[in-house]
Parts: sequence; structure tokens; C-alpha cells
Amino acid sequence: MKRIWLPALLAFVLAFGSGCGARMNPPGDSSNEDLTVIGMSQVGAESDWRVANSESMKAVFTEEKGYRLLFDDARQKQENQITAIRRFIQQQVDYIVLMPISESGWDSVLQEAKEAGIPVILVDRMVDVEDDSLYAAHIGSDFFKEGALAAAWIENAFQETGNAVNIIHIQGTMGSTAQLGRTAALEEAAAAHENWELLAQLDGDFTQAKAYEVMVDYLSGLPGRRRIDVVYCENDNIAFGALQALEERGYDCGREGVNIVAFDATRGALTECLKGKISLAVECNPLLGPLVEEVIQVMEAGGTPEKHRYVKERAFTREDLTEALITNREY
Ligand code: GZL
Ligand code: ZN
Repeated sequence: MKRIWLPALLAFVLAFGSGCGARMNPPGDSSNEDLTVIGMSQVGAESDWRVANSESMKAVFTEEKGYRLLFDDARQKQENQITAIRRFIQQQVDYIVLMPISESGWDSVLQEAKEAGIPVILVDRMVDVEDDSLYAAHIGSDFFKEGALAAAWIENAFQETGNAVNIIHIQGTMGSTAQLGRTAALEEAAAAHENWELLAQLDGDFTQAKAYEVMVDYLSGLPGRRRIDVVYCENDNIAFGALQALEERGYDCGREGVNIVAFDATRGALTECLKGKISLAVECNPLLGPLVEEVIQVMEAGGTPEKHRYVKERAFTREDLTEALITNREY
């Protein structure tokens, strides 16, 4: 037993003994120290979008391009992200890249990163902090705008009928910027259209399994078949779960039946859209790796990156799609 303490002590001294503020490689990492060390805290792997987002990051931050990427998957728990950030601080990484699962709860750990002199770059969703000097830059989507695209499509699809538009709203991870923005846009549009009926708001947590579960619960709780005009799904994986639950109960999904509106526009959703099962696929771009690298390059050169950068996004209906277009998309 006693033999193991010496190497551990040695590693500890090496890791922390000389760490008086000098940038250094993580303990036990003796490779060439001129790599830019990036501590990356990813939400998890809850959706196709998230997987594409992670792949985009790993494709950019390679050793060949001069980076050492320390990638942590938080498995959908904020406390795991906070633990990872504290570990990155201890390892004295050069940059922390955070894809925050929710907006709240970040002030203290980002303050610790600031005191350690490590810039934080936010990707995808936002954080709600008192002091916005706690992050150097944010790159993501305008989620309210995405929701507004969907609401405009619903308005256009149902304008000729004066009667009720029955909508089921399945939300993403509660408290995440994507959920907050997409929800606000629908609720604002519903308030402006007295004939829009929000039949239910269900928590789908951005996963297919949860969406299927809550949709099955909802449908089996109905006295009988109810006319459902729209199911507003806050991401594609929610749409896949809702579609499965609806079709199992004999609902016809498409322009003449239940109109499924979904966000992300991953290849899977575009395929369902081309088949006519999803009526509207609103794009949310996960390929943010190159934009994060641009921010890091600006900072490496001593510059100040723009505080917020929003990616351009559009929406697709069946008429916009072909097999070739779908095959050629990157995610
Ligand atoms: C949106 C992102 C959301 C996606 C979901 O930018 O935060 O999280 O829409 C993912 O697929 O789970
Ligand atoms: Zn209107």
C-alpha cells in the first residue's frame, strides 16, 4: 500500500508545486506545452442536436491544430458542469468553453474562473448572471426568433379558419435558454390570437423518451379522440416521441391532421418533414465549433471578441426539401 503514496505525492508537487499562476499542462500531461488547453463542459448527449454540437467542437479543437481539448459530458446535470469547471480551474486551462444547461446558478463558479484569470466562452444557451464580465463572449441562437418563425407559420396555416386552433406544447429542459425563448414566442402569439387554444404544456426535457411518456399520459387521459391541430415540439427528439405516441393512437400527422412543429432541423426531422409527418422544421445550428475557434483566435491575438454572436437560421416545410438537400446537410 505504502508504495503508491510516493508517485502520487510527486504528481501532486509537479501539478501544484510550480503552479504559481504559470499556465501549464494538466497534471500528468507532459506533451508539448505550446498547445492551447481548452476545458469544455458539454450539457450531455440528450439529442441529435447535442451530438452534432459536440462533434463540431471535437472536429475543430484537435492537437494537429494546436489545441488540447479536455471534454466533459455533464449528463444533463448542472452540478456536473460546475464540478468540471472547478477541475478546469485547478488544471489552469487557457480557456473554459461552457454550454450551460440552464440560465441560473452560475455566478459563483464563473467568479472563480474570473479570479483564476481564465476566460469563459458561452456556447448555445445563455447564463443569467449579474456581472456580464464573467464571460468573454457568447455564441448561440436567438431562440425567441426561432419560436416566432414557428408562430408565424401556424398563423399562416390556420388564418382562413376562424375556429379554434388546438395546440399541445411540449417544452424542452425547463430553464434553458432554448426552452425559455421558444416558449415565450408561442405564448406571446397565443395571447395575440384569441382562437388559439393551448390545450396542454408538457415537459419533454428535449428527449424522445420523456416526450413519448408525457404525450402518452396526455392522450390516454383524454375522454376520447380530440382534434389536435398543432403539436409545438421544442426540439426534434421531442417531435419523434410525440409522433410515435400520436401514431400509436391512430392520429394522422401532417398538414391534414396533427401539424407537428419541431426545432433543430436535424436530418432525421427533415426526413420526416419530406415524408409529410412533420409540418415545419425550424433550424437551430449546432455547428458552432468554428465560431468558437474564431473567438479564441481573436483572444489569442490579444483582441476583444464581440460579446454576442447569433447564428442565422431558417425554417423548412416539405416544399423546401429534397433527398439531396437532406443528404448534403452536415447534421
Ligand atoms: C438549442 C439547444 C437545444 C436543442 C436541443 O440550441 O440548446 O438543446 O434545440 C438540445 O436539441 O437538447
Ligand atoms: Zn394573427
